[in-house]
Amino acid sequence: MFDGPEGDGPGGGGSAPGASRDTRTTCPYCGVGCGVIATVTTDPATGQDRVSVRGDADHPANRGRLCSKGSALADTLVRDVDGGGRLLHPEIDGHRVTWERALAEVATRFADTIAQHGPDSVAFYVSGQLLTEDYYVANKLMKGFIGASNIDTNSRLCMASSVVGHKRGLGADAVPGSYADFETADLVVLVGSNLAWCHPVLNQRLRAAKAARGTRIIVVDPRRTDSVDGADAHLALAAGTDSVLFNGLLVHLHARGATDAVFVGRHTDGEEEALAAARADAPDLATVARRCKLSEAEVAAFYADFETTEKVVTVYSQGVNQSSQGTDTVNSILNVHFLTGRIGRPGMGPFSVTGQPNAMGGREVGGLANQLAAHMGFSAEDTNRLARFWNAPRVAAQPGLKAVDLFRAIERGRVKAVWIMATNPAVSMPDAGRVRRALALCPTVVVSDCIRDTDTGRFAHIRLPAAGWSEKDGTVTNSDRNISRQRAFCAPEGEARPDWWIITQVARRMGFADAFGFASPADVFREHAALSAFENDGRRAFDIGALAAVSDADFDTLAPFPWPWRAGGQPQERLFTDHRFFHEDRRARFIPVTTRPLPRSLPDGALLLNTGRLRDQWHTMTRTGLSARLSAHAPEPCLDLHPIDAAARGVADGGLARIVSTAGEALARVRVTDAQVPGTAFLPMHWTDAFTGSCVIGRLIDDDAVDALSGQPDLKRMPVTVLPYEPDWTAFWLSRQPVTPTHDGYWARRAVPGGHLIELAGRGPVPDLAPAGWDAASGTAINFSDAARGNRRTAWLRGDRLDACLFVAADGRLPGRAWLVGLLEGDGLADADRAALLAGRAPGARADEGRIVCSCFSVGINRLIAAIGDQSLTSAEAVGAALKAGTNCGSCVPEIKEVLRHAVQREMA
Ligand SMILES: Nc1nc2c(c(=O)[nH]1)N[C@H]1C(S)=C(S)[C@@H](COP(=O)(O)OP(=O)(O)OC[C@H]3O[C@@H](n4cnc5c(=O)[nH]c(N)nc54)[C@H](O)[C@@H]3O)O[C@H]1N2
Ligand SMILES: Nc1nc2c(c(=O)[nH]1)N[C@H]1C(S)=C(S)[C@@H](COP(=O)(O)OP(=O)(O)OC[C@H]3O[C@@H](n4cnc5c(=O)[nH]c(N)nc54)[C@H](O)[C@@H]3O)O[C@H]1N2
Ligand code: SF4
Ligand SMILES: [Mo]
Repeated sequence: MFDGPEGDGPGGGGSAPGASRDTRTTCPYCGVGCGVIATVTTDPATGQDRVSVRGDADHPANRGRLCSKGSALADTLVRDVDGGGRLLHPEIDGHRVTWERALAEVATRFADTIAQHGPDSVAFYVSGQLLTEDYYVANKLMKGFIGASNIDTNSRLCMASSVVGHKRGLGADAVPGSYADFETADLVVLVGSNLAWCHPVLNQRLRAAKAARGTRIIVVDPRRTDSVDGADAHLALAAGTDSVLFNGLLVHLHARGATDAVFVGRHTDGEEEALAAARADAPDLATVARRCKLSEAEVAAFYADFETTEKVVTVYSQGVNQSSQGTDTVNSILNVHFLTGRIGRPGMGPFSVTGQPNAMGGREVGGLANQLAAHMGFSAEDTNRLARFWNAPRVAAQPGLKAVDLFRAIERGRVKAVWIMATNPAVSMPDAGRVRRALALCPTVVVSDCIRDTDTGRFAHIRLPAAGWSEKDGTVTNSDRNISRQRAFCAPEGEARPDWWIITQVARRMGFADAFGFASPADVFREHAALSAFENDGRRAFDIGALAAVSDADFDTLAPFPWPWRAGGQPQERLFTDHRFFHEDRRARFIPVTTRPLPRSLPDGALLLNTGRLRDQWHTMTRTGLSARLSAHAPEPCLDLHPIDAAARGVADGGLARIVSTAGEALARVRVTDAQVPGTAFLPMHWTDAFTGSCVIGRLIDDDAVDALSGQPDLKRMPVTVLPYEPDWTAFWLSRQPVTPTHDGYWARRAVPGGHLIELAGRGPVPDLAPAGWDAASGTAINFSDAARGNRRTAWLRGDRLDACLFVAADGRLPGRAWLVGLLEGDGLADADRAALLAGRAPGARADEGRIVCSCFSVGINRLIAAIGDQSLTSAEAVGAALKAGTNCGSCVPEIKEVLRHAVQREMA
């Protein structure tokens, strides 16, 4: 399809005006992997394409459902026209160059570095957001032809502990069950998983099962999240004590005779050692309760439920994985499923829910530095097999550097050229300050991204414009091993090209043309499928040999299927039904687990900082941050604190706080909430330098606490000190075009309909903001200033349209933003609006919506509270009937219930 830099793009154009085309593809956000149907309609008048997206009723992951992010997919297509700052052309040192020039430059710099310093002096840092075909060629180039293993992926920060846990327990990195198990289980335990926000469609399926058949849900999380809504129990355990809880459960199950002796005897090894370690760690209920900071009654109730319920699914995610004992915690969960024989059967099993859309695909092609392609390792047998299959002269013989060590090696100058694809490590890595220093020192930094201005892209010598979702073709693997097609339905913006093509072109220019002759994603997929089956004989779990010779046409129409799909066989929805595992002797392994103390000491007065996700943002916001709808739910970075901790530190709800750790500092808005346990705080991971003044959470977290087995850093348990931040002034700036404040203080930018809104605060002089390139000929600036009070308001008008406005107050009292935001969208200002402009509110205007709770119908917290009070609404259903809120994707229903709960409390007070 893309034969050279001048090749035509897929999709786009071609259809008659007014006609619409449907394309089946897969959502690019979370690992649920929902099928979507994208409809492109060409406007007959303008010839412009309009895209709408709906759930695919035929996709096994979602059967038509979508969450708030999936519903807003059409808003996060990154087109240049929407001010998203799309990277449109290759650049060297900030200057536009041709593809030919850029590809040659990357190839030459990598080849020269290798020639001078050896293959270990170069590295790729890639991502679970690449498609399998992109990932496959990147891994093949590094491990097969450059001959080193310095390719690691952001999955190191995400799933590495599960990978090792699976390998130790099951003998292969394979999730045993399928999503259908959520619907047939009688008990679902969510451990360190905020399913309601992070895997919302799976949560919808679970909630539907609960409504239909009374599935019990138990949440194990130090925080009260939306996943707790309607759950049967919430164990708010002390951070990092999950393995105590599960060791105690192992002891309990054994003592109560819940062992499946036949299964354990025939199909497992290591029960005694695991039990001995568990007994030492968690001998009795009292010890578990004390160490986990839970009551004995709640632990006992959980244990009893687990013991007496056969069909149990234990779901786990980052609360487990992102820990310096993540791997052991994973195995403590697998152990209880082995003891009870609850694996490989419907409605039961341990279930690692993966984060990124292709976290699993990356593991299948060997994207981690410590594995080879197709679930192979570094044994002589495996490297030899790979060398023969690839006809590769120097397959890497040993594992390479894992992410944290990789960036440290760059800092020390041992790695001198790095190519970063589809990830933003200057934000998402622990010790992001160190990562930035390392990138600043590195002689060659290549970044492939769709977006021009990312925090990582700022360090790039060479920027390569990648085609994004909607523009690229290939496959992804979701959490339950389903392989689905992503299909292009738009032409790439500018000169963007798919990642597989970019990598292949560089490989050819490095002298490996024969091995990188791929002409399409289908070509790559066929080779990947053939390798998975090559000398496999049922010994490697991952095998999709049935598709080794799939035709281009069949690849195009390939329906989602779960792997393995061996040649001559059927796709396999459930693994281990025959109780044969992937260790040499086909037995599963119990692993003895001993809980260690938290890796970092907590000084007096410090809080334990937990970090994670928000409902409507995706990671570093490069795409979801473009959507006004998605940005309205959590407009600013908020530090969640328990009322006791907030009071003790003199910080108030809605005020600002300075957060200081041994690694760095941040400023954030404070939200006081009893969802936190005293002594803990929570910050979302999403904000970047592109969106705030100083709230990159990765800068606060050191990179010292790393799981020794998996290399996964602990991102959830960092000691921090919280102090009030008292600004001299607060302000907001609203404009059509984005501006970037440079003052030393707080700011946070978000998308609003028609432009950008920035909240600011600081000490000392107020920054001199004005629309870019504004001069007297541009239009009129109108001012109001009350110097005595330190208040100032300016509006910039081009003709009768509002271009920008700045409101500054010394006493923190600023008008609501909603009415002004509305003026950006309109055609021009009416006289009354213009007169009211600097008051910030139209006479008689409706009250501000406030923060948006329901993003599908844009229902804000203020309207919600007013309607609940005025119409005496008492249920989420009644709110839905009155305001429509919560009636589309349902992601906000738990929050609506929380608002109702508070309303009732106020009523009773
Ligand atoms: N909206 C949204 N959804 C996403 C993403 C996104 O960016 N935005 N990202 C995707 C990706 S890549 C991933 S990996 C997944 C992550 O999905 P999740 O793992 O569900 O998300 P997190 O918010 O990182 O963390 C989950 C929970 O772990 C809890 N936790 C912290 N410490 C502990 C502990 O010691 N024990 C226990 N039991 N719990 C603890 C936190 O309080 C948090 O509620 O989400 C995916 N889905
Ligand atoms: N404090 C803290 N830190 C965390 C976590 C946490 O819970 N707490 N979670 C960790 C986890 S689980 C994860 S997965 C990471 C995620 O962290 P990152 O991977 O760094 O975050 P993203 O914003 O998803 O970065 C993806 C980048 O790829 C670009 N992109 C999108 N599509 C394409 C494409 O097709 N090709 C190319 N070349 N580029 C593309 C996007 O514009 C964006 O810049 O963060 C980790 N960091
Ligand atoms: S649940 Fe995940 S895959 Fe499904 S629509 Fe939402 S973000 Fe996309
Ligand atoms: Mo992740």
